[in-house]
Amino acid sequence: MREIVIGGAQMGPIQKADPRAAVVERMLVLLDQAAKAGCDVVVFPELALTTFFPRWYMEDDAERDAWFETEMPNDATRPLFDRAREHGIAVSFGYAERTPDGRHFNTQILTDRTARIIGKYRKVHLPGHSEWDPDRAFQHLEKRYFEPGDLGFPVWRNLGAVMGMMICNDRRWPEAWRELGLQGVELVLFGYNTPSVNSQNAREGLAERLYHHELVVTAGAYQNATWAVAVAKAGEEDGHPLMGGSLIVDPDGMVVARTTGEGDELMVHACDMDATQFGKTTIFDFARHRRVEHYGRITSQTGVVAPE
Ligand code: ING
Repeated sequence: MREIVIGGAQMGPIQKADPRAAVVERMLVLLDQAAKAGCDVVVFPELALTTFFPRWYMEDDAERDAWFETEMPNDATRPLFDRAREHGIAVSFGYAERTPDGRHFNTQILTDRTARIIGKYRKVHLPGHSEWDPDRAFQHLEKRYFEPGDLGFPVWRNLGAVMGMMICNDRRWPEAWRELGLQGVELVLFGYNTPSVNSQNAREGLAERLYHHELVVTAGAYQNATWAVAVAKAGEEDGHPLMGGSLIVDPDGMVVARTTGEGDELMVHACDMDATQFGKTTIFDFARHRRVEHYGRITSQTGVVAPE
């Protein structure tokens, strides 16, 4: 029984005007709650330090770069690393990363219990668009502000388990899950900022968005016999609603914990990493069942090639 007590620290809205220091204060409250609950690791949302700025069209590089972190930890986040070290809790959170050579990524990191960063993931699947789109109810400019991740889908041993990360839209792509599954992942950690409505289809509302979210997270966990922790930034940011629906899902694809609101809310579950073994040695024993000789299109072809 390799039990890890996992905390999912959902965060409510962050307004455009909210300073990072105020956001980190909220994260510290959630981290202290997690310590009281006996958590070993706490997962925070995608872009946890700022509002979901890809909803805003910007042309000025300095205005855009103000949303990015150039080092981690830094003055704004050091209190978080210090408190995590005091509690002996590993943390994972997302932020906008600007590298010393000027590249921009939507990034999520993972620390060990001493607040040392042992893992970094850069979002591979960037949804949305790169130019102003007048046909959308609101913009979703991740392709404008971020480059596709260049680190692949790595895993790390941490707290005695094989952990991997993805971010938000990645969860909708089975390839992301399978890349981690083929490395024996036992715990997939990620955050998301998902608008409550579809900017291109007003008929697609909150219920359907929550359904698709639960569908892909439970499927990804089940099909790779792994635990999954999905943590929202939720609530209304400058008039734009983001959905909640944070989840902890077990290796059989069953939801074992979820948040109920759209504010700062900690969900906790004691997860036995050995519970991944049955699936990995029977129905999803990849070595015994997969037939890679028939999967060529999945990595050789990007788009659809349909018959004439
Ligand atoms: N947000 C959304 C997400 O993938 C989206 C964008 C929503 C794409 C619904 C497709 C369908 O959850 C981010 N930040 O990726």
